[in-house]
Amino acid sequence: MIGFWGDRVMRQLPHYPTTPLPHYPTTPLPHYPTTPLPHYPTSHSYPLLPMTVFEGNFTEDISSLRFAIVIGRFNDLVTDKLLSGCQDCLKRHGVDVNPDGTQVDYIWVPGSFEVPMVARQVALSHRYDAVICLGAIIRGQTPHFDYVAAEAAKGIAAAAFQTGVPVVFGILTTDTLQQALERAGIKSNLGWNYALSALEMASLMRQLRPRNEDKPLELLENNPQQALMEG
Ligand code: INI
Repeated sequence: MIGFWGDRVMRQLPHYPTTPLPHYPTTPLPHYPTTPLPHYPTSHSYPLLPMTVFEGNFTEDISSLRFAIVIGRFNDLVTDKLLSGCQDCLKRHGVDVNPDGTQVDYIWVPGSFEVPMVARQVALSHRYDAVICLGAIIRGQTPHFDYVAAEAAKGIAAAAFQTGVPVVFGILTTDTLQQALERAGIKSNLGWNYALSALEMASLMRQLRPRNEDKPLELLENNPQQALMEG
């Protein structure tokens, strides 16, 4: 290998055109203004405010929280047990789970497919700090499982997103009844975990709620300026 020029001479390759490229205009670009930008304060000009960590807790204000629990009746051998785990957790954190009380409402629906629609409806009422969805979808011999599971998951996420109310995804999806029962009390009871998520999210969302929501509606309507200032 003797390089490009050597190669060309030795093998008498045709002479490649060396015509210069057409002359592209070299006119300078228009002059952009170089006026200095106004002086923006740099970060250290701002007062140093402490940042905040928000986290849900399991102790404060428990008696003022309200929950709705939406339960699918399909596979109620499992969903009944999930509900017991859920109630146990709420009760041991100080929530009155009595259906005749003021803190928890229970809504039964035919199956997991119906859960999201009802969850959204109750969340829209803004009477609850969190909605807990319970269901059990067990894989059978047909693709039905996939349709019901997909709609339940999408629908529950949409209900939370559209309403701004935490909606807990407490729908078990398992291959067998045995696996479902193991998660509903035989080994552990995920109903407990779902209730814990609801407690945490309810508390967190209260902290993140715009402070104006605490203002009496009258003040907001009659004197929004003052309501904002009082923040
Ligand atoms: N509903 C469930 O909650 N779990 C299931 O496993 C299930 N399967 O497999 O069919 C199920 N189907 C019923 C469905 O949720 C609706 O109630 C029904 O399709 C009527 O709309």
